[in-house]
Amino acid sequence: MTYFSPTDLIINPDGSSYHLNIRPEQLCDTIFMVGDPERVEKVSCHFDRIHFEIHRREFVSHFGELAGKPIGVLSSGIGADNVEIVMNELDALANIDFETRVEKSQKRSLNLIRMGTSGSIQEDIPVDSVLISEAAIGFDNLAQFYDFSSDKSLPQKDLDQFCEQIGYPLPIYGAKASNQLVHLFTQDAYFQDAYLGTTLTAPGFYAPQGRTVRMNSILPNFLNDCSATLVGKLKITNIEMETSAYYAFSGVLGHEMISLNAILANRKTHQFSSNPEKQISQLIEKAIALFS
Ligand code: R1P
Ligand code: URA
Repeated sequence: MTYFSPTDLIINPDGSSYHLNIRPEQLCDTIFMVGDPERVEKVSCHFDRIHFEIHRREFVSHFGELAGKPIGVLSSGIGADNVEIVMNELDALANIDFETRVEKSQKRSLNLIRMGTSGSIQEDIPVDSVLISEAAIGFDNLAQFYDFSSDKSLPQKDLDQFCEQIGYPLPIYGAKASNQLVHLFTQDAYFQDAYLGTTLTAPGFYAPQGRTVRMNSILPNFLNDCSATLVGKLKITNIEMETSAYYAFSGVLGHEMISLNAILANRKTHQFSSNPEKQISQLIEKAIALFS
């Protein structure tokens, strides 16, 4: 059995994981994931009870109870690099014995539900709609360090061909959502109206999402190329900054993950939501209703 050293798996003196500050006994199986730390209380206010509130850097978590079952919410901050920390530490809390520092023989699978914001890159996916990411393509650099192959990965030949077609010089990766969570959400009356799509996860908000504010992108056609070029049979529908990492780690580590997006911008029509707070609050409320 592999032993994880105190510098590989750092455990704080109180027995909690290094960045998330969560102790193994505090972890629950169903956790809502948000980017903005201030969104955490907008989720936990729907819980019946809150047992723990933990705050370190951008990682804020509330754990409690909903309809008699343990439930949690955790913020990651912005970006796939933060998701790398979140997924490694959540999985360690679930699947490594913090006393002996060895992997548990019985594996635990978490249900993780991202409720985030995103921009549409297709004209017919309007502002203020909801989009469920069936798959995500990662332009962040995590695939340069991790082997993300799993039964959830998208075929590498489709990804390579896509890069060749749009003239993108670096390797990208792709992975799919949890089938069972997509099934759960698409059975629900509210989410039946949601778009299903393939999400591009960008390593930034401006040039990596085709935005120009004073500094020009060296890939001026990036957004148009991405919206017009298929990845295998998949059409890229929207753009944000975390989903690919969530899907790739979940695929390899055996967790169930879904990313729900409140579409705030339409990059083709140049429209932005007139009430972003209302859109994300409604998404939160409707997603939590499925667990209450
Ligand atoms: C950028 O404004 C942030 O918004 C989106 C992006 O993924 C990025 O994190 O998601 P959240 O609203 O969940 O933070
Ligand atoms: N979040 C993003 O990352 N991009 C958008 O366009 C809107 C929200």
